Amino acid sequence: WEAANYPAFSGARIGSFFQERPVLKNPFLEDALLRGYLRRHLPQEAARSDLCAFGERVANEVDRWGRECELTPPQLIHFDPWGNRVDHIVTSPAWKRMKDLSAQEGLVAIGYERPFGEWSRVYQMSKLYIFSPSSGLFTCPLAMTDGAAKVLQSIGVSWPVDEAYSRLTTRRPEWFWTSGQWMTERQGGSDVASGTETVAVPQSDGSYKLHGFKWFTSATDADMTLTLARVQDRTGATTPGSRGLSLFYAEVSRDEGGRLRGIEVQRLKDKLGTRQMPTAELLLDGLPAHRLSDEGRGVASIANMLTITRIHNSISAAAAMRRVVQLARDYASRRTAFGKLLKDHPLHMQTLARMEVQTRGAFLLVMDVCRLLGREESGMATQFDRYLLRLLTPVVKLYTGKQAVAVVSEGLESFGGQGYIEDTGLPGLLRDAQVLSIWEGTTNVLSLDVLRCVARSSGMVLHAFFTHAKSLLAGASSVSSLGPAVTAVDRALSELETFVQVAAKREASYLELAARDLAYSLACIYTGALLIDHACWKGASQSDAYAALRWCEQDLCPVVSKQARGCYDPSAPPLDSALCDL
Ligand code: UCC
Ligand code: FAD
Repeated sequence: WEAANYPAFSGARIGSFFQERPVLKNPFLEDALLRGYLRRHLPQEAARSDLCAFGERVANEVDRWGRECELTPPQLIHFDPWGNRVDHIVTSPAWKRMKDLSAQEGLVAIGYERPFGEWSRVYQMSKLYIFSPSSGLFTCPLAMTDGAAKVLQSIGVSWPVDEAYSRLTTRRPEWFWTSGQWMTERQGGSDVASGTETVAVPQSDGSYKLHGFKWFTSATDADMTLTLARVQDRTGATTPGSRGLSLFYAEVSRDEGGRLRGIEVQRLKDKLGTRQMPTAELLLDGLPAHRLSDEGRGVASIANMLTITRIHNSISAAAAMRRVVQLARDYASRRTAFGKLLKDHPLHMQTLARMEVQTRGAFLLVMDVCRLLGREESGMATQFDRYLLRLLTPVVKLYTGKQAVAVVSEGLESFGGQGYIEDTGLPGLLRDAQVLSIWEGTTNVLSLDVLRCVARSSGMVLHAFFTHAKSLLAGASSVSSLGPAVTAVDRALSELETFVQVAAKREASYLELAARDLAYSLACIYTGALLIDHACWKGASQSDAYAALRWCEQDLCPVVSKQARGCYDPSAPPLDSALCDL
């Protein structure tokens, strides 16, 4: 009787409605801002057609591999069946395909081939931006590989690193190497100077053997690494602190018995996200290495790597936001609630529009840093550009890392309950976003880096910032619709200038407390200026102007509003501590 009355819900029948899934379309063609930005700055057809073809490949082929990487996480095999120690990190076939693809597509090589002169980094990073959310986190080893190539290039491409440089920057898959970046030890990832215990024992041939324990090493299937250690003198003593750290190059190789030379893989980390990629703890037990820096210049010498990996991190952050917005937009045209499609609910569209504004801001900020990097590398940079690059690199990394978590989290909600379901692939986006503000320097540590670079340049980096931000507003005088945005950025700039003058006379602890808000202010103001500048371009759309207006409605200078509330006064730290029961 029941089956006859409810035929749609009986036995194997579970109802006839099945929600259409969001569809990933060509991420290049779907991204109006990316295409507009490139039309404006890099109009060469060769770049456009390569990015378009790559976007097609990402949507139709690579995205599946990325999912495969997530579903087939790496495993560590300590022993072979006969009890021999082998320490094999087994990765998925898809992860290996990503490596070959990365070489073929020139995802590192482009930065060194420089096919478009000063715009080559923008081209390379545009490609990585399209690739990143589908890459199964292969963008992580690519970031470190690019960073290592940059360090080797800056130190000089000669023995013992000439072959490594050629391998890191090749397009030939069989020749391509990836690099690790082993800086973090158990005692410290931020405070590398106090945390590094690894010692380098000099050998008679001028090389070294490293002994120590590296607590986090990502993409540990790498072929080589750059790492820090303290050189031991004849008595076995080392110099403490940053002045005792030197930079080393080591290859990851195996002996005739198949054992890793001088390395034991202790275990793989069990991580919230980035599960596609192995992150290992390593015992360095006599790892053969070559010193690349002068003794005691390790941190300064690896700084080039930090610059590159922090820019890659920011690209991945902007790309994660863009991906979730693209999927949410597609879903809004497929999902019906309360009798109409989500796209016809104004409140839902307001939510998506806010995500879009954040994404656009992040994109323009990181692309501007890529522009500056390209200028520096092609010999076009002024001293001004170099100051801006130094200042904006930590700023873009710390700001976009936070934006990514917020936007991707909001993005998941736009799929309702489905956003929380593992095999949609959506939750992984959020898990992977969470790391972006932790590795390569946490938000606070990078905020303090901003303060240090301001102090070390005697304020010149801020002078470059103010001058350039103001120049970005120049074209807006004739575009009346942008008036409120220009006024907001102008006001924020003067408030920030006043803050800097006043704060410079305050004690160091005052500035330290203001560091994070100062970094956020720099990011918000500069991004506002970039959005305005882009909206004034002759090819800009109405949406470009609208995005600028919306961005500039937020508090662009939180360091001033928080200062007014006494957040940095000497009375604040004890109250903060008491509030946290510490
Ligand atoms: O997390 C890691 C890998 C994750 C996987 C890869 C992901 C890539 C993105 C993928 C996207 C999907 S590797 C570990 C990363 N670790 C960090 O980022 C460390 C964070 N801590 C800091 O950044 C600290 O500020 C330290 C370690 C740099 C502080 O060390 P010191 O020795 O106390 O620093 P000083 O005294 O500030 O700097 C020493 C020298 C100075 O040069 P001189 O001696 O000539 O005055 C500084 O100017 O180094 C220079 N320096 C820099 N130069 C320091 N930082 C920089 C910089 N950022 N740029 C240029
Ligand atoms: P801590 O320094 O202990 O920081 C703890 C908290 O204190 C943070 O909130 C921080 O902001 C805050 N803090 C620290 N100092 C200050 C200060 N002076 N003022 C105010 N606040 C402060 N490292 C590598 O070298 N190679 C890798 O390949 C690598 N891969 C990683 C992969 C993953 C998935 C993760 C999660 C980490 C990886 N790391 C790697 C390590 C990473 O770089 C460090 O974890 C990171 O730099 C933070 O260092 P920490 O863990 O020692 O944190």
